[in-house]
Amino acid sequence: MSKSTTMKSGASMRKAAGHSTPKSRFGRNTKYVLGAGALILAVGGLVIAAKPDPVNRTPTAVEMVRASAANKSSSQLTTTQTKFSFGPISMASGKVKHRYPITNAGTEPVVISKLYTSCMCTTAALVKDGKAGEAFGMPGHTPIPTINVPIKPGEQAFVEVVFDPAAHGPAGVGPIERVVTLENNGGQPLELEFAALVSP
Ligand SMILES: [Cu+2]
Repeated sequence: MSKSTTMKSGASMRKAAGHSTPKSRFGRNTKYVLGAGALILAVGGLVIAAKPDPVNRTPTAVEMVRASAANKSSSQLTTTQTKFSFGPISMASGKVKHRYPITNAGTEPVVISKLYTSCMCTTAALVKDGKAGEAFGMPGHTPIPTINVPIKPGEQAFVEVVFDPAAHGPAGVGPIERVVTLENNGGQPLELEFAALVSP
């Protein structure tokens, strides 16, 4: 009983010893195989990176870092309408109103800190979840407090602008241009412009 056990273990030891030499040779081959595999992966990665983005492809970590760096230098907060024209309007008809759509096109939340306009004849309010916030005017003319309104990634909100063509009195006729500014932590301030041709 004890003899056969000894013999068995002896045989297995010999078997293991017999395998040791080819195993170490295989070990060296494995290194080459792994090296070649890494090279193929690296080349493959370059080829994939060089290809134009196919639809629905998950962005790589490198691409996401690049996108986030790009967002810091420009802005995460975007609009499909940087310029709007009311066209011909009259003081007699009173105030005119327009809503600009704005979107957080980034992957991080954006906080809108301040909202103000370029002139006392214009006010702007943020409309989020269907609710309009307080309307703000021109710095120096009315207080412009910090509002800190968060916009989630992919979320859309609106900026409602009200222009009073009669605010400047009879001298306020002719073509006008105004700018609404949204200061935010997602990059450069977002500027929304509008124009109108004012008649009495
Ligand atoms: Cu004005």
